[in-house]
Amino acid sequence: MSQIRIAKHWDVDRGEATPHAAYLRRREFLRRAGLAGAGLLGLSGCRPTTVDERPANAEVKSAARPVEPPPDLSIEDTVKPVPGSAFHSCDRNARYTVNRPTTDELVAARYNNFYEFGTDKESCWRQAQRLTVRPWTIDIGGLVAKPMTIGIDDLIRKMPCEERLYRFRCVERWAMVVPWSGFPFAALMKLVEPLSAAKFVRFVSFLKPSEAVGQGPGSGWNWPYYEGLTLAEAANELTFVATGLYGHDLPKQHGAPFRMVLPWKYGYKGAKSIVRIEFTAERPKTFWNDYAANEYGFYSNVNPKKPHPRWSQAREWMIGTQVEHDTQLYNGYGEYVAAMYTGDEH
Ligand SMILES: Nc1nc2c(c(=O)[nH]1)N[C@H]1C(S)=C(S)[C@@H](COP(=O)(O)O)O[C@H]1N2
Ligand SMILES: [Mo]
Repeated sequence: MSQIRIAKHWDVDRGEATPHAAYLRRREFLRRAGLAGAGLLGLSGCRPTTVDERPANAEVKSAARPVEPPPDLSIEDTVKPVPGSAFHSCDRNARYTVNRPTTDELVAARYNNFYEFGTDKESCWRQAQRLTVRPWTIDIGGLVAKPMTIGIDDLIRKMPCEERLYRFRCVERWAMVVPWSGFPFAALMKLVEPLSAAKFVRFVSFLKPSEAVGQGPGSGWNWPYYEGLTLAEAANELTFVATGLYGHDLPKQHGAPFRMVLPWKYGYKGAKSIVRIEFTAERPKTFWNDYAANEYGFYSNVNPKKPHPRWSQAREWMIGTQVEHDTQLYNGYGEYVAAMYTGDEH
């Protein structure tokens, strides 16, 4: 979907803060110049495409453009419990505290990045309501002793449950503080038993162009979204699977029914609406790194001293209140994660 992003007041105030928008504009330029096909062919030729990443290529070609969700859908409608879900609210883990106010639930619910549903934050939350989140199956495999294909509600019933208030920092410089519910990724690792040859974990989001307007024909993105972590990062105590937010089911626009949360990394490292998890020996490719390696590294740890090539990362601002803060190394989580790094990671 080629779409020119209309600059909102906060973009003007805060400069060029949208990493992805510049690429979209470039693509729009190429399209107008009649070069889009050549450009896209070049991109998709950059890396091998594996079978499980593009299981439904045929669907990409034939999908009709999704119908707009009802315009009268309210934001409150999107943050309700999901009928039949095994999710239940659970106690807050007091180990993780944040010395900033919690972001308003409805502010977070309408300020999302979820490119499968478009690039405009005003319409993304609405488009995301088209995603069918039940039934939802997650395939966990690769280098593990006990691979499994499991329905989301069976998985929720098997796993422990806790709530964690975490900071969250997008590479675009906006930040929030939200209470995720779910379980440590380490609990899921225990379930599938990674083999000693496993050194990385790869995450793959859904591919459903019939529901996701941004995955439609000619989108130019290499869907589905894919991300990765080292095994040590995956096993870190902060690494969290969110199945809920603000005490109820994870809203669709936040990546229902299963998304990763990595509070010391830029937001894009946490893939949403995951359908496949694979333990690998090789470092996995990642969606944004394949798109622009100099702008989006594999590690992407929050670091005020490492500017994005197009803007400084020294400061950040809270969605809702617009209050600004100095960015903290590892987003303030150094005590948990610094030992995994030399500091030179990109
Ligand atoms: N599948 C998928 N996961 C994704 C993205 C996306 O476009 N698709 N965007 C990422 C980015 S850039 C951010 S900042 C966070 C946003 O999470 P939120 O909308 O719940 O705040 O999701 C990340 N995970
Ligand atoms: Mo982001």
